[in-house]
Amino acid sequence: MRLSTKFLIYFLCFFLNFSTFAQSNEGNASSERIRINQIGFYPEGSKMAIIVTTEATDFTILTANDKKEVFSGKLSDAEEWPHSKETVKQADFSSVEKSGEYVLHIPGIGNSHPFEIAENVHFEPAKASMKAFYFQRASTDLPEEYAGKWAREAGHPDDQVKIHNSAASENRPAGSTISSPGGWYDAGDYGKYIVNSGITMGTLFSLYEDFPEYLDTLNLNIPESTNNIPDFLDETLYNLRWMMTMQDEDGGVYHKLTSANFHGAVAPKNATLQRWAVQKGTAATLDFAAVTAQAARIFSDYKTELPGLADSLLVMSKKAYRWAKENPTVTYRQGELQDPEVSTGAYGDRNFKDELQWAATELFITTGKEEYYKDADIESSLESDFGVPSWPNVNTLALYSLARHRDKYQDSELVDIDAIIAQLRKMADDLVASSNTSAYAVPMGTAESDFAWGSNSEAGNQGVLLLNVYEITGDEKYLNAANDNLDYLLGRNATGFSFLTGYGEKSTRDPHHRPSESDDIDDPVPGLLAGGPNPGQQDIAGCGDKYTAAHQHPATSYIDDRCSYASNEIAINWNAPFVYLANAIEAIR
Ligand SMILES: [Ca+2]
Ligand SMILES: [Ca+2]
Repeated sequence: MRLSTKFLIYFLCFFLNFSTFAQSNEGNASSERIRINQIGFYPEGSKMAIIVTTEATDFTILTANDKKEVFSGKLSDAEEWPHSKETVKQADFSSVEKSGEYVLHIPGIGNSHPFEIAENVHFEPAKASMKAFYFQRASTDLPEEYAGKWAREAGHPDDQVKIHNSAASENRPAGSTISSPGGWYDAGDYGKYIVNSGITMGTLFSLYEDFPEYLDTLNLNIPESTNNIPDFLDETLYNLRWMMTMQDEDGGVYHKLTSANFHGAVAPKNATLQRWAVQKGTAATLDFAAVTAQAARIFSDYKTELPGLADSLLVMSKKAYRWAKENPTVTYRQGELQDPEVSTGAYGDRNFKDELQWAATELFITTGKEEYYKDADIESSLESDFGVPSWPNVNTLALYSLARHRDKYQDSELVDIDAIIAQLRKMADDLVASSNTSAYAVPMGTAESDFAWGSNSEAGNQGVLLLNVYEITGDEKYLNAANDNLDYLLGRNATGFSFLTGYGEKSTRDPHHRPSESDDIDDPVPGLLAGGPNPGQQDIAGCGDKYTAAHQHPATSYIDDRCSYASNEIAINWNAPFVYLANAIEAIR
């Protein structure tokens, strides 16, 4: 009864005058028409909200508690955002610098979600997005001491993983077993995939190489918090050690470790289907070579704490690289697999040039051996082959690493470091230019294709690119544009959601994530980034009528429902760029 009355009122108001309804609601629920980073802003940083309106002209900033006005300003002219077909105005309140908790108020529309202005304003969500990887750990209990109310028992010991016939070799025939424990669950499912671990680990290691001092003091409250290794590296080690078990004796690396089919939405300990190590492939092997080469560099600083690790990583990396050179075109052929057939995530990729460029470059930087860089052949394809990274397109990670180590290459005859930096800068300039003309004032949406499966990782990876160029140039326009995409992910978007679980008054509550779905805890596991708006709606059969007219545009095609694996799943390669974006901005600010 109550619901239908409410619906009727809603319905009538929609036709009479939407703003009348909003006005009657003033002072109660936050207005859906004000889109704002629900966490907040840095005192010296730029500050913006987006208002869905054609009529409103003025806004004020009020203290969150006693609603005292601290600032009043004018809205910009109205503009349409093509990705959501909304007409919006911008509210710029960058000049409000005093720390505190506030809301943004628009007469006739209402109040925004509360937000904060403070130093280190993103520290907690930044940290939580890294802690989220702890919650993805396979093969181990998550005790309450570290996991709080999301404590759970271990699942997937993965000490008896069967070799699939596609992965059989002389010493490891089909049906024999290997031990391959640990690692992170890839996403909402319980698979462990080398290709997707590639870009994930590369992104996290890049963050570490860029901001070691900041990360060295980050306490994640994990079982390794009392050892002498930074927790950030401890967490990456949990996945790295698993990756190291995925290399066959000949150097080739298995594509993935999963059950033959996706498990239902049960807790890890109840997901007991047989696990398989499946087919070696060129992409997996090169991603592995890149990650282990970069890791060898990083962990060479921890030879006392982790004796032998850096050396082993480098040996494994070279061995993987050699295998890939001898097997340069081994695609992953999920459709051909039998006994059993395999239907878990494919992560299929047919172009391995970018993986080769990344692996060869990381090996070159770590070893100094020129032959690797000659293989990478970066300069000849700089203008045509590089873009914002994604799991099947990883060569821009090589540019990040070269730029990071640019001091070494200033006088190099081999590396044209100026051309590499110029290319990164050009890509970042395109994003800044697009942000400057965007109705939402964000780089996200530079191309309509930004709104694809996992679109939030596109926003994150654009931010990572912008921050890399900021680190090279020191030009604040890149930092501000990166921060705009962080604002996008935390609420300044056409859905009004903060896409990071646990952070923001209106944040993702019901991700497609088996541990969150199968526990008795109302709140989702925190720190996970939802995939985000995806007009493909590949899950429409299972989500039924939950997709409505409100979700018909590329930037609005998002439903906060566990059915929605196409818009509301989580994944390690989506979290990683958020980790980079939020933590780098914290480190810089
Ligand atoms: Ca530690
Ligand atoms: Ca590729």
